[in-house]
Amino acid sequence: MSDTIAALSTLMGRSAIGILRMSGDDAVAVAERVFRPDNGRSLGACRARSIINGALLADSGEVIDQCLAIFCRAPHSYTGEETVELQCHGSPTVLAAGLRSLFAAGARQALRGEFTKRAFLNGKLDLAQSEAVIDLIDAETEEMMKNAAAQLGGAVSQRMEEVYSKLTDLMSHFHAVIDYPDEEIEAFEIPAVQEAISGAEETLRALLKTFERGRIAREGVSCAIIGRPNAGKSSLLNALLGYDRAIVTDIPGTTRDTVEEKLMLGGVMLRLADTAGLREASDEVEKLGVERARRAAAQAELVFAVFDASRPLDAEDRSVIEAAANAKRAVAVLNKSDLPRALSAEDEKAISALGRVCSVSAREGRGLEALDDAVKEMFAAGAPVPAGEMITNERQADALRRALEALGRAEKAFSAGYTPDAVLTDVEEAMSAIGEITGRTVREDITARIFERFCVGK
Ligand SMILES: Nc1nc2c(ncn2[C@@H]2O[C@H](COP(=O)(O)OP(=O)(O)OP(=O)(O)O)[C@@H](O)[C@H]2O)c(=O)[nH]1
Ligand SMILES: [Mg+2]
Repeated sequence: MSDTIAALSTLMGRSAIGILRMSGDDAVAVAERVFRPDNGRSLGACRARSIINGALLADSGEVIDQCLAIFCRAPHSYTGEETVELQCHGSPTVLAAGLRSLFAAGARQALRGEFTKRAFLNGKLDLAQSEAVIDLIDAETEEMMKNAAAQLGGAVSQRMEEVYSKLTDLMSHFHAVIDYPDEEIEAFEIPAVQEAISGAEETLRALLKTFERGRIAREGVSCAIIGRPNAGKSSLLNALLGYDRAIVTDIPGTTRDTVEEKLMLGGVMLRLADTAGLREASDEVEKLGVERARRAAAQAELVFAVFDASRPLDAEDRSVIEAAANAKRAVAVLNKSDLPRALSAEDEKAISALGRVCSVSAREGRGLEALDDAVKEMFAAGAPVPAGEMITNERQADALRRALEALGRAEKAFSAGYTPDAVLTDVEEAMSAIGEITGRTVREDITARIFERFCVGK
């Protein structure tokens, strides 16, 4: 028995269409109380999976909309339960009244991700596929979208099942040897066992390797633009964005607080932060800004260290070099290339020591391709990962790591000549970790947390 849940599955706002959705044992019965088909029959007497015109009624019985209904019988639906969708006009007033009416007729408000959770519990989707649903909705880049779509189709799950089934074979062989010591069971082929374990390890390792890349594709790379006041940091942010996002003036100390924007550069999503110029600030607000800038530089995965190349470096520039040298990755940006260059040989040397150097004119938007290339080289290198085979999820990566550790232990135990039991325990642990990815062996509290990431109505 499952109670009947209802939710608005589209945005609450003015739009062409808004969809109310229900799932549960009584979904059709509830809909029958609020939806009157134009054909004079009751909804349940109409054909499932067809589009039915009719009137949506308020709980008072008045008509609130002319809409379309589609219902699916269990188990042939997204959730595996009876489901009904009401496609209404996208009026917030209609949708709110429609939802109220469904509640009055016996449904209750669905929780976040409850539809997809039911699909998982009813075996319609495994856990990796369920996570792909939310990844697809959240996808901000085309790469992420394609990857999530392939995972929704079962790309990761299939890999996991392959490994799982190989390990199951191995386990059953071991068990047979332990359980029936007197019977003649094919003796262990030592190389075969080792091969099975290392084959599984190889697959898992290859998947885990894609995680860093997946994380970048999903969350983007945090990038702080640092430099002395007036170096042209805000001008660089604006030039990269293509519009005047941050205030630019010739007054040093213009930017006080950090300004954040997302931007695609070199095929990578950067979370770009323009910061306050690094100097010994005298006023309180600027001081706080400078502190923030230093923190942003220390925490960022990438730093653009901007220098005004039309004048020699000063002490403030040197503190910028120091901050950039301590950052995880840095690109030196020699700005104001439209003006004559005034850096000394020594300055040039100090800057080159940071690694990559790009010469740009933020004001004229010149030389930005070099930054594009730098980012591409730093983050997007390597052969493209086939869609769906990129792990983007910390939970899955953690399970992969644990599976690999357990297999490593199994391998060691096996080659040290331990009894099969010892090897079995480790292989079993690896299988249990792999099972967490698809949801075979996952704990209820973990499942609950996963579906909390969803929106209501999905
Ligand atoms: N000639 C030239 N001037 C530039 C260039 N980039 C910036 N400027 C000028 O340099 C001055 C400072 O620019 P901003 O972008 O505000 O500098 P900032 O580093 O953000 O400065 P603070 O916010 O004060 O730390 C402005 O007058 C800009 O017009 C450039 O490429 N060439
Ligand atoms: Mg600025």
